[in-house]
Amino acid sequence: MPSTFTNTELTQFTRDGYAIVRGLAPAAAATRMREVALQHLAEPRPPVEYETDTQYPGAPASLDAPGGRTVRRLLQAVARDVVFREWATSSLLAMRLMQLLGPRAHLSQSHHNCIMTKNPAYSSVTHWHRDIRYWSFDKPELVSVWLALGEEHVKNGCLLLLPGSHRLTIHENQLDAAQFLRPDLEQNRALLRTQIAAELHPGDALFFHCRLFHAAGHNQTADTKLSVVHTYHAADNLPLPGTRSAALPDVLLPEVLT
Ligand SMILES: O=C(O)CCC(=O)C(=O)O
Repeated sequence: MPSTFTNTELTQFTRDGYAIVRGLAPAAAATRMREVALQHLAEPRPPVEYETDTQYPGAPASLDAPGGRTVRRLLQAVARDVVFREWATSSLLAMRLMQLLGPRAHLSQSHHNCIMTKNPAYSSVTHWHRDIRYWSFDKPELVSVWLALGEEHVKNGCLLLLPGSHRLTIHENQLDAAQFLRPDLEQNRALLRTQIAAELHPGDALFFHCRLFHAAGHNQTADTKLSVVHTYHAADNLPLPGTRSAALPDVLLPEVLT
């Protein structure tokens, strides 16, 4: 596999707002990340976000409701175990992020930086949104890398994407109060018909733009889905001081010599 994006892949990323690299994570690393994630989930080891914290459709109503302690995210992945830090700062990622963001990408510890878990019994539905909606940077130009630690498909709630939607101007009235796309508007319904499913195998990595609309459904299988997600920005695109985006220090990726 080439260690960088081809020109065709870069053109696709610019046009569609995403690119999938099959088998990017070495199998041993993906297996180890999965083992550690399952161990931390079983405890569960803090810090975590529960499904109920999201208040998304299908989430348990409170911590004391049935399934109320279902974990949605194992937070602070890079501080959690060296296997996540090694992946998130690997030259495998640094090489490709250099092509998308310029030299020496910064990893934000404040956003994503987690193991997303999708439990079969109590997973919620995530409506259509852009990740940037609650983030504060000089420019809305960040890239997330979503690594599958198991199979991801429509039935277990893989990510759904609206290709090219990172380039669209979306008017306020197209969004609800929580900044999700309103499915009741014909204008949005036309957009939603363009959706594709980002089906992944273990070790596959989805690179996607922070303005790309995406969503995900329930997990309707018997097994928990696990994915590792990190977000990166360029050295000259910094979090705005005093915001949640600036709450934790960045981690610098290794310098890539060109
Ligand atoms: O797995 C999901 O439900 C989607 C997660 C997501 O889109 C997000 O956290 O931004």
